[in-house]
Amino acid sequence: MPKKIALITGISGQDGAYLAKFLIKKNYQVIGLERRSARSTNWRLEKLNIADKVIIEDVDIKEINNLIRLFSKYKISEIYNLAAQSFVQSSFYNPIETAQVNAIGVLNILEIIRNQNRKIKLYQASTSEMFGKHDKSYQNEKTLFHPRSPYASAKAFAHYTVQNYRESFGLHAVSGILFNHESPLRGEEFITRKITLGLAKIFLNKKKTLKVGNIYARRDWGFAEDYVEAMWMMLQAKKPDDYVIATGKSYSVKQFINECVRSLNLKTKWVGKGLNEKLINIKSKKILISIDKRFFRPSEVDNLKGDYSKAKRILKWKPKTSFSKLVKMMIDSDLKFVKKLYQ
Ligand code: NAP
Ligand code: F7E
Repeated sequence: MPKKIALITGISGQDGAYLAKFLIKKNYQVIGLERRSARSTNWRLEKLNIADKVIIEDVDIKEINNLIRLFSKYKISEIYNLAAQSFVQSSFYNPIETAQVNAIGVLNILEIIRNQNRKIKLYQASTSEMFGKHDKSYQNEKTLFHPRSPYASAKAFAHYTVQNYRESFGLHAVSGILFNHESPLRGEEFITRKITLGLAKIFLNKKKTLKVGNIYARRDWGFAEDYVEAMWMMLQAKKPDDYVIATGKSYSVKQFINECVRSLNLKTKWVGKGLNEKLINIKSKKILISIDKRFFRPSEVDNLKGDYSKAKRILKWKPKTSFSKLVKMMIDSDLKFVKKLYQ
């Protein structure tokens, strides 16, 4: 039997790489879309030893004509639309580019499916950021959206458009409302990786102090490799529907830092308040972490904690990796990475 073909937009990103690895194991032929760039963006695929097992096509999802050509070239069964300007902070400074990729990009794909082949299944990468300013202790599929950034507004447009095409044209199109998920392959600008990489450098005497923003924001952090499995499960379900994927536990950025410090066996204490709050190494008296208002956002999402009971009930999905295991995995990986960097 010929292999099923899966198309992954955003294959060079964290989730794209893990999903490609997962689908290859499931015997799919994976086609990955990448924007042309002067630098190599394949480091994640190389790290997972799958760079030679995927076909890469040079397509920007803003360009509908290139997408149309691609859909004529391959007999695609499943599309995973992961391409996005995914950094919330940056969306405040690049709102139009963010909307073009995160909102219109998916509309381009939906239009092609609607016109060319309605049997193609679509997974859309929705996000817990859409809940934004909410008043619920847990957020689930029924919680109202209140986006707090151009990133979240664009993703909400995409989410509702996928729902509308499902209802209007009978497409098998679903959105996974994924809460934050991290890994050693996370981009260095996101807070978890910024902390693990920064503290690994400090621990190995390659950096003095790490500057961060709002350490009281709380997130529900899971492991990316657990979450890409849920994307595939959603597309295999009989009935197309949207699902929250989360761990059901929430920690502050400060708690994430404390867990890293524990993992590194450092003796530290927090001193000061507000912008003057600092993490000090008790032995050396050095400042390890300080606060910098440049990293605060014009409007913040204070607290996220997901209720994934629908995914557990219908898809039989649940998270496998604990918070402390995730932190340890990221710290250990960055210690190795930094040692190699300065060899
Ligand atoms: P990521 O590491 O930032 O990857 C994003 C990918 O999108 C990269 O491969 C990037 O390519 C690509 N891309 C950006 N603009 C593009 C364009 N115009 N055309 C084609 N490709 C483009 O993000 P991630 O963490 O893997 O997240 C995957 C998806 O899930 C994103 O849609 C994100 O918004 C969503 N999401 C993520 C989380 C999370 O916690 N990670 C949670 C909920 C939802 P370049 O390499 O060229 O930049
Ligand atoms: O911020 C706070 C920041 O940039 C988390 C994306 O994958 O998950 C991600 O979006 C929190 C925020 O992720 C710094 O203010 C403090 O409250 O790691 P982040 P995010 O904004 O939650 C969602 C689900 C997505 O969909 C997105 O694509 O940490 N924070 N100090 C900081 N954040 C950063 N980046 N840098 C700081 O120095």
